[in-house]
Amino acid sequence: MNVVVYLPRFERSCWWVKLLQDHLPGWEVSLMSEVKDRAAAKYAVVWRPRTGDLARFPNLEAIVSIGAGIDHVLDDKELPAGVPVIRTVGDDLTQRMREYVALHVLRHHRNMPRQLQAQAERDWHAIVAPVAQKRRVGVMGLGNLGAAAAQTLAGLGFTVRGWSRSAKTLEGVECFAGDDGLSAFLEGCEILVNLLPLTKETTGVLNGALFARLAPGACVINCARGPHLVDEDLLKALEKGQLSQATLDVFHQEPLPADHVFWAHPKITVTPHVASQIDPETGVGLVAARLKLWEETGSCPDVADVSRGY
Ligand code: NDP
Ligand code: OXD
Repeated sequence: MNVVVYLPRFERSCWWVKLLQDHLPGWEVSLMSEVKDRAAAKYAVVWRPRTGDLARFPNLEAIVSIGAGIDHVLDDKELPAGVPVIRTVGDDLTQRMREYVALHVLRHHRNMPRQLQAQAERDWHAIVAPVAQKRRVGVMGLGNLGAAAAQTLAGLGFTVRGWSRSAKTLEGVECFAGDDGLSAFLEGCEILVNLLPLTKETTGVLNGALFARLAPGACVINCARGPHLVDEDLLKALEKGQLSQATLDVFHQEPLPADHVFWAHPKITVTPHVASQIDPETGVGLVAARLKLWEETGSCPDVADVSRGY
């Protein structure tokens, strides 16, 4: 079986080729750039492929996204039609996202940025936060990651609500759905976590109009995709005090350019797309398992719905 691998960073591609080979004895795994017989390639394992890369392989049976999102694959304007795109999901990814969301929600809940500023000023500034039950937290997206994050927050005692496309029932979480449910979901929300996939419908969803519907001084945590956020609207909302803080893990351009205003903004915490960065060993294991399953059965539970965009 022939597998081709492409990641934007050459050394990471080499590393994936080597580890996939170890996990798939008897398979032929190569760098996309070094494949001799393109017609023999049956599977492509990719992160952010360039437009036209995948179309050069006429007999692909499946494309595996190294990651839960598939937007970076669908960005390819010449993506071969009809080839299934498989997402990489697993307990490791979900656990990491639970940790990230809990960390940053608690940090905003307990006013840590303000508390650290007080420490820097040697100011004994005791900020008393409400108990978690009185803090209204909203999670946008109730899929693998959003549902787990929402339930983790509910487990910590927060008053949690969630928003998805189709209606859901989740223990401990008040659920809202669709465009009709958005206003009620946002109303009074003090900490907002974005875990939506990036699609036509969700691009720019974190914008000035949405911020205006949150509780005054709300905090926003974006750990899904950079283009969900309208950067200028965030800056304006922070300046006006409509929002008090933001945590951003994802950006329009990654790595975030060194001169970007977000880096040094006093009300923004930047993390470098690590909210749920899979540890590479686990990632290779998950991808290899999906390839084997596809080879044995011709299917896999994590095939994304390309027409829906996630
Ligand atoms: P899923 O596909 O499992 O879930 C997506 C959720 O979003 C579903 O609940 C879906 O609703 C909802 N949704 C989709 N479109 C809309 C819409 N138009 N309106 C309302 N709700 C909508 O995704 P995951 O939970 O696995 O991952 C979410 C995203 O997180 C990924 O796409 C990726 O961008 C990002 N991510 C970021 C990482 C990081 O390290 N920063 C790591 C991993 C992922 P429904 O349930 O009705 O279908
Ligand atoms: C993903 C990511 O989509 O790492 O898994 O962002």
